[in-house]
Amino acid sequence: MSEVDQNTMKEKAAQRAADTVWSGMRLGVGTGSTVKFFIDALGKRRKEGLALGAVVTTSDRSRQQLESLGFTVGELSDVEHLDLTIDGADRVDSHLDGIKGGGGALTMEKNVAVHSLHNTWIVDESKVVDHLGGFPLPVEVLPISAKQVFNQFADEGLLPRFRTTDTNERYVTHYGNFIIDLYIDPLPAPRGLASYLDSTVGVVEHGLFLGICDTVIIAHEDNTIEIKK
Ligand code: ABF
Repeated sequence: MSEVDQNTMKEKAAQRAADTVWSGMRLGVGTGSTVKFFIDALGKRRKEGLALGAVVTTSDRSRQQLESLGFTVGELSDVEHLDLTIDGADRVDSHLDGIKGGGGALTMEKNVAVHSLHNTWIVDESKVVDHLGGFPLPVEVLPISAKQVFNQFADEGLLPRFRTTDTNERYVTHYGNFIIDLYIDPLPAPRGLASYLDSTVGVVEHGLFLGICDTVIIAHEDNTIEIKK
């Protein structure tokens, strides 16, 4: 599939998601190239009169784009909860469990998602899998014990690698932490792995989003849109 085709699919899924947003909603807006299309579509709806109750986002990039289109972006702490969050995903399975955080914003994404009454993911068909895997699982870790946590993951056979930037520096998250990507594939037991990561001291957050999403909008190569709930 060419990048052009993939972008067309992302845009279609994003536009469909924008149609599900209503005035007064407290909306969470995620991160990534698919969400970028979603924000563009949201900007068009704003011009047509859409007036959101609140907007919270999960990255500086999305914040800048939203603000450039005239939206006032608040903080999660300004609201009790969000009504709906729309975000991309790296992989999603038939139970609507997913891997997220390829863009490095997993901690903010998970915090916004769990404080949202509904979560919709927008993806092209290449992200849909039978079993979670096929994409490195990001784990955000505190720098103070990153070395020890890395070694622990290696001992567990999780095939860890520190994420680096294009200039080969260690990647640093919005919160000043590191990301260790786990290359184990497929993930043998996502719930067991999530519990293990949740209980590992030094792990801030991980990219397994289990039981969080309730709707996935999938754009297919044949131009159709599938909605999975
Ligand atoms: C975010 O966007 C991430 O969780 C995920 O890594 C990414 C998907 O990006 P894209 O839409 O560019 O594939 O929501």
